[in-house]
Amino acid sequence: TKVAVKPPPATPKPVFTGKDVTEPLKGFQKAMVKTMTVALKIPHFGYCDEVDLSRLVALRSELKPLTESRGVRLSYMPFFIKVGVLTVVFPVIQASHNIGLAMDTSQGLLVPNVKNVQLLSVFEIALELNRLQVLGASGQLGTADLMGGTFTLSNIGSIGGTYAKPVILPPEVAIGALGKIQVLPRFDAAGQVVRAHIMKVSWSADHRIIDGATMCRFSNLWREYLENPASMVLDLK
Ligand code: CAO
Repeated sequence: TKVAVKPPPATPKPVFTGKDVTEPLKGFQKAMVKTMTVALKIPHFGYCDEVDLSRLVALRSELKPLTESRGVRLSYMPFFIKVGVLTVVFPVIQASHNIGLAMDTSQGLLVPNVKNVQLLSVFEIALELNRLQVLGASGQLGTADLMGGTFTLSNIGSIGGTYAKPVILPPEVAIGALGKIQVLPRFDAAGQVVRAHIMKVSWSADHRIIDGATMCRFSNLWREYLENPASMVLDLK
């Protein structure tokens, strides 16, 4: 016996009623188009590594209540910023110490910088970061805080990312993107599996000025200090 197959009911075709909108570029967005177009001329090379921050995680949790009792929030950024001072043996990368921070603000991506990091303690850097974050959140970052950066760090991990291919902010020559700190299994010196706090760092550098080996040695030194924060105490002036 044959069963009559019913055709599916006709459904009305969706009608797209949206219209494209062309918006003029303004303010900081216009500046971003300009800077990033200049950045495109830089021959970027990337270099990635992972940093075991287990000791730094312990150190920060010890110091956090202390800074909070002084009214300041302590994240990991002040350590990542301050450790740059200890890498001055690579002047081509760390020519001076106005360390820029890519900041997700109410006005979009801005890069204010912490000036003269060599003169500031980790606590003072945290204080300055808190100030910049409050200004960023309320859309009040001004030219003085935005000009004069020499090296940029972009904490993509605070939003959730692990790896990046960061773009250099001209006229700087290098930038580092920091991934989220993850608890992952690693082997200790005795070959035992341990819980480790791992952060991936993705550097980009201008290959006209910095070669791969220099970047690699710089990154090793930066990593070694952060993996052994006690050695930072030993060498910080
Ligand atoms: N891994 C794990 N935890 C992290 C983290 C990371 N990479 N980064 C931040 N955290 C933690 C902090 O330690 C802090 O923890 P507690 O609450 O326990 O103290 C919490 O997340 C909030 O930190 P924060 O984001 O307020 O502060 P920060 O100093 O770490 O970062 C800033 C400051 C301005 C870099 C960040 O707020 C921001 O704007 N990130 C976005 C950067 C960005 O836009 N990058 C892309 C630019 S390239 O186009």
